[in-house]
Amino acid sequence: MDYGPAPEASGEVMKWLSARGAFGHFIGGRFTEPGPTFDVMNPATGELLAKVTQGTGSDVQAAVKAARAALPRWSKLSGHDRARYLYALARHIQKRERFLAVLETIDNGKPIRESRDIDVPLAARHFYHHAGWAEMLADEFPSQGPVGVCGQIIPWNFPLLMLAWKVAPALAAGNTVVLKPAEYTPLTALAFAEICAEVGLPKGVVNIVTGDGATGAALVEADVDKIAFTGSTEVGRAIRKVTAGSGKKLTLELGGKSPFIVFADADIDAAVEGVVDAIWFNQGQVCCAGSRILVQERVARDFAERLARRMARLRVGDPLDKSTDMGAIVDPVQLRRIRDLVAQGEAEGAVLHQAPCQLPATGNYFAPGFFTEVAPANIVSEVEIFGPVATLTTFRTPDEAVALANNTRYGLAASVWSENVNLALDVAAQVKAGVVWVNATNIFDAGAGFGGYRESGFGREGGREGMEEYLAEPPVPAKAEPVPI
Ligand code: TXE
Repeated sequence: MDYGPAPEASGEVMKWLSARGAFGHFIGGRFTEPGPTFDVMNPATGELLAKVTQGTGSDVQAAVKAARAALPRWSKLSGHDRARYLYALARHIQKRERFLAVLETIDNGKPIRESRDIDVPLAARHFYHHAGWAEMLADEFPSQGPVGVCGQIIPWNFPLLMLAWKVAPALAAGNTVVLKPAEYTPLTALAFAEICAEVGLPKGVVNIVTGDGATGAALVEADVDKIAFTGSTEVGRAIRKVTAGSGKKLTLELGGKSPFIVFADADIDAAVEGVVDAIWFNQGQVCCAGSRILVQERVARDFAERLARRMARLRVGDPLDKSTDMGAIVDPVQLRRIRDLVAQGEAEGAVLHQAPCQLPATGNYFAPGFFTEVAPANIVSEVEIFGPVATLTTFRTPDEAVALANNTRYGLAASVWSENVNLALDVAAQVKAGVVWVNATNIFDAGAGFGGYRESGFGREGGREGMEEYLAEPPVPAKAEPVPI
């Protein structure tokens, strides 16, 4: 069955974009008049897609005011009533799934197969899941209310999905939100704003302010009760400094350099396929990408050969083509960053293996690759490339694998491949990472908490732990007076 986005979905998206011309913010349930704008480009073609308003400090304040005004009524609705809105949001995302998949793909550059089969369905799934939480909240967390107004800042690698990860639990718990999408990819957030209006979500419960880092910084300093941020470690660190001592609740989901450990007894073909998902999914622009492949020495040569053969078969090109495996890098700035890091890695002695593919003449493309002969001090061993390039190094013993896996300042994810489940689970337990997959990679579920250790940030999104991040601390129980004897 061919259930991919029909070509007319692209026509519908282009019509939608040209009908709007320029976008304002979504504040208090309506779109504002566009102010000074910035350009949003299609990374696969370099074409202009839309003009979007650059949010100022006063735009942010207006949005926070709207969110604050909406808070008392929204937070006092019964869990069931909030759940009905969340179900409606989920259903409307599904209703517009083709439209949203095409919009995401032309805005971000990711293959349509991914936005169609992963980003959009998982976004809907997040709203469904959290509708369930809204229903159960009074039983599960009887003494905890919402945090209040939540400022949410998201990146460009999974624009709609990151929005869902942040907005769904916030609303389920009775919070109101001001969300700032990334400047490269604000379009699905603006389409989501329309969906909020369509389902009749009370005005001010969700507000979207577009803009760049300065807009994000204004949101961090605004009168909000919580900041939830996903993005670079550098910005996460700055946000932590600014919010320190402010009483604002904070969660940070930052970068990673996740190990992908392959033991000699693993199903090697399955592990090679795992690498395809780990580092070439979404052009490697994934916070939990398995970017450090560690292979047991005696199978390393065989593994590298099979990996190179598989890599050569990846289809790189037009993201709207349903047979494309790898699309375009989100922006020329990111492409330059990848190129610079890879060139530096080579200059420091690592050997680059790259797919011999023909890249399109226009657009931000980078061929998939991996490094061998990588010294531990090489820049590509340490720094997140955030592109389709992994490092491949070897180990001899499980202890050495664990030591190498943990030799990073990050701690977001890991994956362990072995047919010996005792070995795999033993190693998994020793790797310091928020998520560890065994014989799998990049599996996400709304019911499981996701988040990191160390410089990958703190706090969890999804599952029970994720709900707790959007609830106020429970009241401290009064101490019983000692009874004099
Ligand atoms: O991230 P930024 P960039 C990593 C990845 C990538 C690098 C740079 O390594 O190559 O970061 O990407 C907003 N106060 N990740 O520069 O700047 C910004 O507008 C408040 C990993 O795009 O962190 C956007 O909405 N907000 C990552 C969001 O932060 C600020 C995903 C992310 O942008 C701000 C993205 C400020 N001072 C990049 N400055 C992941 N964990 O998945 C910027 N922003």
